[in-house]
Amino acid sequence: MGTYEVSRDMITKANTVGGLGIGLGDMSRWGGNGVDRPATGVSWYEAAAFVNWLNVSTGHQPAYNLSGASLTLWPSADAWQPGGENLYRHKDAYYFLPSENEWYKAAYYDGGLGVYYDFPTGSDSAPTAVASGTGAETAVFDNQSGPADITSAGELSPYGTMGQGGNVWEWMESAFDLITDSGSEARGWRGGWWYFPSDYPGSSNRGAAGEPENWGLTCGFRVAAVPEPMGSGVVMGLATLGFAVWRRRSSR
Ligand SMILES: [Ca+2]
Ligand SMILES: [Ca+2]
Repeated sequence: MGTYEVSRDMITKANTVGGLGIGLGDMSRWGGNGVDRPATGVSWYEAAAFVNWLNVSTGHQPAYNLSGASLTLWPSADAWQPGGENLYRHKDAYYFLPSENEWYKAAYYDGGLGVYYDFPTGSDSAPTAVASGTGAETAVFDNQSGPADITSAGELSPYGTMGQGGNVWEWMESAFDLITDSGSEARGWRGGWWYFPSDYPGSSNRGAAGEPENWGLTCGFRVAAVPEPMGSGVVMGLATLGFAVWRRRSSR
């Protein structure tokens, strides 16, 4: 699972190298146009195109059968199977958008203790709301004036990810109804954003649904990969994509 939300800089570099033409939202009103601020204003299809480019540029199979703002389901024989058949994702993809189940586990599950928490700060109590930083039991939410840099978006989850609670919403790969049987149906958003209160970073909150051709200035995304690369810095100057590896609670 990507340690951080995808930054604006990652999209800009991918646009430059790969000619992707992904438009970023103008975040000047919220002080959010810095290179290390999260990429927002990106549709699900654009996020999927970015993921496909990550795959192709590293010699891997594209995850998504995309044609512009259209997604064709893979046939069952080509579809991802672990954890349940996923007709959006190709079985040989290396990079992909996290499914809601994958995203949820990285946010709320503590593999060391084998327990789920209510918040991605490894706690059943809401984190302290901060504008930025990496302090214990903090997250960027609740009346902040804008998003923080992706590397300064609160405490890491037990899994080792940052900003799953708050900072910006994140696209789920999964259909909002959790049955991936149409390429054009709404996808989920999770985790809340810099302005919403503490029930949004919580595990029970499924956030919102967005049509895949749409985008929001408060919604970004992160990338997942399998197998989890250790300290992956392989991608075309996208070293800060970063990937979390399993961490035991006791190491925190
Ligand atoms: Ca987030
Ligand atoms: Ca469906």
